[in-house]
Formats: sequence, C-alpha cells, structure tokens
Amino acid sequence: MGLTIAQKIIKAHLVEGDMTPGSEIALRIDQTLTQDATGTMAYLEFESIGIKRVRTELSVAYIDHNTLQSGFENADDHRYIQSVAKKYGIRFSRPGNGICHQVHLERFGKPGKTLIGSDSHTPTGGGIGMLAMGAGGMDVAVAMGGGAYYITMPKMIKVNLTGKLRPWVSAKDVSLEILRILSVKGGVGYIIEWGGEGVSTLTVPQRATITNMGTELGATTSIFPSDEVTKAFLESQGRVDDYIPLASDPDAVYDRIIDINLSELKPLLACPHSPDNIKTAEELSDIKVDQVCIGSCTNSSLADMLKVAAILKGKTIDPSVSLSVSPGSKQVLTMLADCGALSDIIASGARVLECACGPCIGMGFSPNSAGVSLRTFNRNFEGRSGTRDGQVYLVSPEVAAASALTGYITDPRTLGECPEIEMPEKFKINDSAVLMPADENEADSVEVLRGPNIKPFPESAPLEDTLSAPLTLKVGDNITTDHIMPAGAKILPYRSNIPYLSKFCFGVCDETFPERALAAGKSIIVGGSNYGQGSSREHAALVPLYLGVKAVVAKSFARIHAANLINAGILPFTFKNADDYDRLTQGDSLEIEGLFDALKSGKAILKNLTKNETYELVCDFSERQQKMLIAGGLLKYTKGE
Ligand code: MIC
Ligand code: SF4
Repeated sequence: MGLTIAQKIIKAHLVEGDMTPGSEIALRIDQTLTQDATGTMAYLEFESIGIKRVRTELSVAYIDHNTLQSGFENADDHRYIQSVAKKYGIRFSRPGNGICHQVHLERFGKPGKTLIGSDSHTPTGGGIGMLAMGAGGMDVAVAMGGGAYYITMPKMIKVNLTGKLRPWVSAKDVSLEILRILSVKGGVGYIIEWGGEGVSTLTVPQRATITNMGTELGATTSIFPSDEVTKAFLESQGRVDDYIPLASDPDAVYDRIIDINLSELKPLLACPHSPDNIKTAEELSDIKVDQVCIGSCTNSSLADMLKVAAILKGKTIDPSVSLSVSPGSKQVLTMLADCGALSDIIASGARVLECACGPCIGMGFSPNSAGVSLRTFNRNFEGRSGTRDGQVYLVSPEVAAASALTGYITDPRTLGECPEIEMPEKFKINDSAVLMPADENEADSVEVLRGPNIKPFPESAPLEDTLSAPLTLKVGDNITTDHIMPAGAKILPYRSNIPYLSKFCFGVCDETFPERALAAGKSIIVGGSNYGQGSSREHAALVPLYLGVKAVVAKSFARIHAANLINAGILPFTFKNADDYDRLTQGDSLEIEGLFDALKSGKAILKNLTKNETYELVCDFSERQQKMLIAGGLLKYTKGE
C-alpha cells in the first residue's frame, strides 16, 4: 500500500511504535523552535534535565511574543533565553527579527524534516513540506535533549484542490473554507494533507497560511507536497540545497477526501468568537468597522504585505478606522522599505508596528469597547484581543485593506480590478539578527542570566491511589487555553512566574476560581468537548497544577492540551457517557478510587458523593503516559525520579 507524504516522513523518523492510527508512536525530531512566551519555561525545564548541549540538527529560540517591555520582566526573560541559547547550542532570533513561524519558513524550514515548536502554529512549516507540530514546552525540552516526541498516530484527510484562486480571493479564504467544512474540532486526530492539481497554483507563503490555520481545526498538523514551487521558494531564499521533492504515492490511502475548487471560493470571514463561524464578506457588508489589524504568523509574508500596500496606495483609510500593519519578519520589512511599498502603507494612515505577534496575542492594539476589529490573524476567541467585548473577525489581507478604506466590512471584489503585485526573484538575506551559540568548548564559561521574574516551575507529586476533591469549576464546550490561562499585555510578561500568573487562571470564565481552588487544596475541573483547544501554552496545565487541580474530566480534549496535562501529572479523563456531564454541578464532592488499577484498565469510576451517583470514565493512556502520570509528570519520568 502506498504512503501519504506525512506517513513517509513519519516512517523515516519512527523510533517506537507502529503506524496504526490511534496507537502511540515516537518520532525523532530534527528541529525545534521556541518563542519567548513559552520559551522561558521550556528552557528552565531543559536545564533541569541536565544535558550540556542540544542534540537536534537545529534549535532556534525566537523572541516575538513578549516584546512590549513595559517593565523589567520581558527584558529579563529575553536575556535569560539569549544566555541559555548561547550556552546550550541554540540559535537566538533577536526581538525585531520577526515572528517565529514566518522567520523559520524563510530561513530554516526544510522539506522532509520533523520540527516541533512550543507554539501551536508550528504547522506553518507544513507549507514547505515539513512535518511540523505544536507541542508543550516540556516536550520541546525533551526533544532538544535528544528525546523522541510522542504522538498518537493520526488518521489522514486529503484536501483535493482544483482550479485557481480568483482575483481578491486568497489563501486565507481557503483556510476559512476548510474551517467551515470541518469546524474547530474536525481535524482532531488527523493530519491534513493538501494535494490535487490546484496545489501548484499556490506559493509557499500561501501554503503556509493554510497549514498555519490547520491548527484551528485541531489537526495534529497539515502538510503540502514539496515540488517545483517549493524549490523556487528555497532558491529565492538562497537555500536551494535544502530542497528535496516530496509527494504522496499514487495509491496512498486517506481516511477522508475533501474537494475544494479554488475557483469557486469567495472572500470569507470568521465571525466572533470562533474561527469556524464562517460567513461571506458579501453577507456582512452592513457592519461598521472600528479597527483593522494586518499581520500575524498567518498573513505577514512579503506577498501579503505587498498586496495590502497596493490596495492602500494613493488612498487614505476611513477616519473611523484604526489600522495596524505588522510585517512578519525583518526580511519582509526591509524589502517593503526598499521597494517603496512601506511608504504607501504609511501614507494611507496605517500605524506600522514592529515585526512581532503584537495585537494577535493582545500585546497592545486592543479594540475599543464592543469595537469591531477585522484581523488577518488565526484566532478570535472571546477576550483574546484584550477587550472583553471586542468583536473580532478573521479575514484575508485583501478584505482587511478594503474594509480599512471604506470603514465597513467590504467584499474587495466591489473595489474593481485587483492590483497585481510583482514578487522579487530573490529575497534579501541578512541573518545578522540570528545569533549563533558559543562553541562547545566555550559553553561552560557562558553564564545563564536570571532575573527576579524567573521563578521555578511547579512540581507535581507522584500519583496517589485515591483522589477525593471538590468540583471547583464546571465549564462548557470548546474551552480554549485563552480561557484557562489568558495572555495579553498585562499577564504575558509573567509567563516565567507561575504563582503570579495563577491569579488570572480562568479569569474569562470565573474570576473567583483561583482563590476557590487554592482554598480547596485539591480539585477537579469538569469540561465539555474539545477542552483546551487553541494554543500550546503549557501554562494552561502548569497553573492549574499550581492551584491544586489533580484531574480534568471532559467530553473530549484537544491534542496538545491533553499532552500538557499528562506532562504536568494532571489526569485527563473523558466521560464514557457524555450525558453524565449534565449530572455534575460545581461544588459537588467527587472521588475516584483505585487510580493505579484504573490507569492499567483504562476505566475509572467517578463517585459523586454529594449526589450519591457514579459515572464511568475512560482513561485510555499508553504505557508511557501511565508511567508519567504515576511518576508525577514528564520531567520526573524523564529524570527517573
Ligand atoms: C497563541 O497564538 O495563542 C500563542 C500565544 O502563540 C500560543 C503560545 C503561547 O501561549 O505562548 C500558541 O499558539 O501556542
Ligand atoms: Fe504569534 Fe499570533 Fe502566531 Fe500565536 S498566532 S504565534 S501570537 S502571531
């Protein structure tokens, strides 16, 4: 039987397990990346493993999330990461060099390689034919130490592309269309492979926009073939030697095939507050817009920015709209400046922000109260913009620029002819903002610089056979890690300070939770389906761990968050009968006995002592996961404690 592209890369990197969907496999990891909001913790964890040098082919530490430096905290974290990178053999991408995924695609991604990153949008690398996955910081720390990365062998979806995008319709609309078809849960347990004759019409940055937002489907990752288009991209980045061709076998078998005709797509938007709440721009043209933000790891390539500049050229944005533009990398910004397109953007009235995540993670540029904000980003979860009642719509750069000009949600096709952009043959290469690590023989003398904001991470205790605890919080479906551990300008600087962060845990749902959890000592959380969707931030597990959460019982979990809970030594149980969710009430006193046996059998009984009821739970963990939970998490397990 033939293999899909992803199966070929998995086969070449398999170190444990067999490739039967649903079973646990271990993969050798060629490259890792971290960003600063998850990086401090990942490097503290790496240091605690006690290895002298990273054992990957390439590891890069990016600074792109926490760049406001409104106090000493961010700057201290940056110095810590810079010094750790220098000591342990990691390249350091300085603040200002760009968003990790954009820079990695431009400068480091290689077809056929495996990459894990402590950021959920690491699958952006799938645009260049990498098997690139988001992971918790602990998993990245272990991979940097040469350890394997464990996942459940995914099933395969093929999206068969035909036709060609029409003017004003873009790769973002492809992402939104697949979200419309599959929903934010539809990719869980799958790798999404993009194929068909339409693929050759898409550039690498367009492909990367599509694989980037595969994260919003809950997919393990998304991947494109590596073909002549990939080769041309690598050539234009001066890296043609990194090219290898990659295609699926003609008789490769997929679990599901979805057809999308690119020629039939229209400009789309994801409406508040979920990336799968899709409508056409035509339908929404009455809506007044207050703010437009262009950038993020989804849409900040040179082509995206040139398109925006061409739409804005010679025009002024509507007086009621505030427009921000953040180019994805130093390379993009430099080239925009060199060709004059940056002047067109500035002249239109846009505020040009630095090459970083910025508004995407609520680092400034929050909308006005109840403000309508159109963003070329990938997430529009409630409150993520920093304005609790902000109404965020996810759009393409074309819809964003058109709407900034008119002040209303605008189908750009109404603006007449779509301006053509001319892409340069060669990108401008200047890697001076990527600092190389010290040589191995000098590494010992490099001092790791720690500021007062860097606090030790919480340690979990080994498993006990009986868990008795109150249900301190009951939440609904699709709870995101932005609900569990919000980000934003006020909180993000404390990502290396779990005790401080804990005050904001679940703040979007219930501000009293941290206090109640601490008072309870031990507690259990109950959630609906797709619990923990969204980011890879392990803080959404480490902070509950600090607050005494011992187990989360949910209808289903998002992949990375479930792994992060286990890594932190928190038990993720699923209801055998989803209806039992309705029988539980916040405050109920709960008990699970015989946990050691339960882990082995994969079944547990949850007793509701308050209501005198019992519910069946599923805890179907691999042997390795069982051992981790017994030891009290991944680090304890790895260190053999
Ligand atoms: C996000 O987009 O939510 C983030 C911020 O990039 C996160 C990582 C983090 O929380 O630091 C992600 O996507 O993993
Ligand atoms: Fe940064 Fe936003 Fe991309 Fe996350 S989704 S990596 S915050 S740009």
